[in-house]
Amino acid sequence: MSNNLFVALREAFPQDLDAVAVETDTGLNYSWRDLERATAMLANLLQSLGLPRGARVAVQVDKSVEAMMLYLATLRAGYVFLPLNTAYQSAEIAYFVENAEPAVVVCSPKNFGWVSKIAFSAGTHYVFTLDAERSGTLLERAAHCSDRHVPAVMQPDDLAAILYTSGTTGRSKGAMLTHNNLLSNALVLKDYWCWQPGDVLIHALPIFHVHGLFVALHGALINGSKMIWLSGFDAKLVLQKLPEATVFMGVPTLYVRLLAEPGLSHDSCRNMRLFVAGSAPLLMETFTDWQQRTGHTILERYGMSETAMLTSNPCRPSDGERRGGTVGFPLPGVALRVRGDAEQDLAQGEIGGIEVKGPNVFKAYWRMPEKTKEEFTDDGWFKTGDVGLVDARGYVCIVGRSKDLIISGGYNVYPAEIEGYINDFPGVAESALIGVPHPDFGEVGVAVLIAKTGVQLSAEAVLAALKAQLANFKIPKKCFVLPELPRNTMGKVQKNLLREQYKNLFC
Ligand code: MLC
Ligand code: AMP
Repeated sequence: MSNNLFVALREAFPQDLDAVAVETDTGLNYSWRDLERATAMLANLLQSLGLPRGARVAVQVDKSVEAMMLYLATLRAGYVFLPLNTAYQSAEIAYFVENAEPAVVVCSPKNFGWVSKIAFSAGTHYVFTLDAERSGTLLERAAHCSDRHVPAVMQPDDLAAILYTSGTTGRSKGAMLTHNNLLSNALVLKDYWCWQPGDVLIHALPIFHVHGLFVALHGALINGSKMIWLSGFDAKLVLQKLPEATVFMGVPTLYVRLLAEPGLSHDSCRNMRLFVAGSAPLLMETFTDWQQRTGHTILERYGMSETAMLTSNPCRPSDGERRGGTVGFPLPGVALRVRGDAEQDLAQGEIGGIEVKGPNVFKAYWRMPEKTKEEFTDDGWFKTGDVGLVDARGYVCIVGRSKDLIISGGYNVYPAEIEGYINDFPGVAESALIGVPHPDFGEVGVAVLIAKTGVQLSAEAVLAALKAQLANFKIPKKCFVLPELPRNTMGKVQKNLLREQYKNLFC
């Protein structure tokens, strides 16, 4: 028996392989047969390279159906997919490539110069290009490959993907996810979210993170459901497509932006069955506004790169109501506990660290055994770094994070990383990055820093230097040069006081 995730997804393709599987915002239609053939060709190309077992295929390309098919082809051929945010710049990419040592790198043609330089010097043998208009060397080469391919036989514990998640200290860690991690989660969600024949998903999320790559994509594929594929999020376009769809998934920012569209109404959502939100806290205001404007109750769920989905509000009324301000119940098969500082189990209603176990929990961090050990308890529970409680009715509520992390528009920004770059700026003595509320992104980073004695620092110059080095979503939205930073008696910077001071900067 093949435990290849691709095989399970393909088994769900509808009988009519000529039906539309993906409709794009550029007016293209891809049939299920197209997915089958193109993934075979790409898988044959990868296999023709003679890559070793477990080889990584690192991909930093704009969203396209071909990019999605490259993911499926990597699974199909038995290699390990490593998606990279398109906003990452050279220093960020260099770290991932040097750390993961991919055998193949696929990048945008416009980035070939600098990406290939990094890749070849890290020992990568093959660098291909792919752009959103279906051109580039990857497809040119695949065009010569057969459209028949027998999927690689995998063991459940074999790696399917590595997702890099930044560390609160030090460098990013690659979470190793297996075929079984992803398949078990997809099957649970198919049932728990009541995927039905005839469902149509609007896919508007990026495909380099868990939400767009796994939750949305696997959800549609494992139900044989058509996707309306948007190359990026555009509120007006989503609104226009809503009447043709039944399922939508988004980070809270997408819901905030849709609510700003005057055309959003009960009528525009008349055919919709399910709205799913996650990746960041959904404000109660967004939850209730959405109910009023559309008549639909958003289903909020909670997950992580290391675990895929962990908890979810119910879909079926018989499983309970969807409660705003909560992330629902642990999914079937997921065990969740809340623990105190003394590592004792806490009672319902008590706030502590959330720990989880289940078939969805990742195998380990790539080549970081000590980090893996640190993040698991001795009895095998994964410490999420999220702080929360289980209420009297069994709903999980996330109230904060023990990890110093800012979630901005669904993207994670790790203050330690940004502070490191700021501290390298000539004349900076020390800095702190804090998250403050923001009406669009939920939370954004604000930098405060102090200058070395006698140095005049310009906040604009610091921001400009950061922009040249880091992905754009990591750039602090404001920067302040202060005479000193607030400290506790131990000399530690009191970020809570800074958050309080700047909490009304944008809201
Ligand atoms: C864009 N910008 C952001 C930002 N996105 N700033 C802070 N946070 C963000 N998330 C800034 C850019 O830096 C740029 O600034 C300006 O906005 C315009 O950039 P853009 O790329 O044109 O923005 P836009 O297309 O509007 O993107 C916004 C967005 C995007 C919300 C559509 O951020 C997005 O797709 N977010 C979803 C992320 C996601 O999928 N997360 C799932 C993680 S999985 P300037 O100054 O340069 O012009 C996970 C697990 C789980 O967490 O549970 O799901
Ligand atoms: P990532 O490392 O990008 O996968 O981000 C995972 C983190 O996103 C989790 O540890 C949570 O802090 C956060 N997260 C995901 N879903 C939710 C949610 N519904 N509410 C609050 N935080 C969430």
